[in-house]
Amino acid sequence: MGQQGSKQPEARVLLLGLDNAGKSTLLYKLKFNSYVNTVPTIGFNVEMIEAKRSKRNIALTVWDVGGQGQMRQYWKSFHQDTAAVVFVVDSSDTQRLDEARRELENTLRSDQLRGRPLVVFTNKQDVNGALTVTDITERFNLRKICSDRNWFVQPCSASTGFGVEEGFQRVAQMLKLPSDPGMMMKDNFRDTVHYLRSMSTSTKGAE
Ligand SMILES: Nc1nc2c(ncn2[C@@H]2O[C@H](COP(=O)(O)OP(=O)(O)OP(=O)(O)O)[C@@H](O)[C@H]2O)c(=O)[nH]1
Ligand SMILES: [Mg+2]
Repeated sequence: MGQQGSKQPEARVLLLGLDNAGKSTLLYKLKFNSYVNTVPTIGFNVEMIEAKRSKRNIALTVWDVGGQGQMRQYWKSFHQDTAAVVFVVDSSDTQRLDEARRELENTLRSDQLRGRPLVVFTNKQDVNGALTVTDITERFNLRKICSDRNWFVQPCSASTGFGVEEGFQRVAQMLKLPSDPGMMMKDNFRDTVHYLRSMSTSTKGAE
């Protein structure tokens, strides 16, 4: 990661959502293309995956942070340098939708995540009676709470794999790289340094 001369863009993706939403199952399905029997995450998991962005390969570092109540206070320590937020919802758990919406709203208030795109994965679509993309878009009031960012809702089942790769391809298309137009204006000094370094490495690589 971050080696001189490496031309492959890298970006950090933050996977959040309530406990039992299916974040770790999703991460391992994506990484190993197989179902992994998970245990609740205390702390975090991190995996590097490759995705395509406008015909180029991009390396995504995907951070999966535990969603239990006592873990949520730590979510903000993972906000920095995030290029896109993925919020995973258990679409079969209608009782906890309001709790999920509140956590998502809190997350989106973060300054460090300003303007970063959001992809909501409406997981567990294999379960009978699971809420649809339209249901969750409305219950989360996504049009309103995402008025200042790009967003998308991806139906999926982390158990079967339905929608998983497709959703991450979408994340790769939407995410903000430090070299993207407009990012220089909005972001802080640290991002500027990162941008200049990445420009100088890609120039070297082209020689
Ligand atoms: N039916 C069904 N079950 C799923 C799906 N995805 C995950 N699960 C199950 O949901 C439970 C929780 O999955 P995890 O991936 O551990 O959930 P998590 O979001 O990582 O939970 P925390 O680590 O506690 O935040 C497990 O029993 C999974 O097998 C899915 O798409 N369909
Ligand atoms: Mg987990």
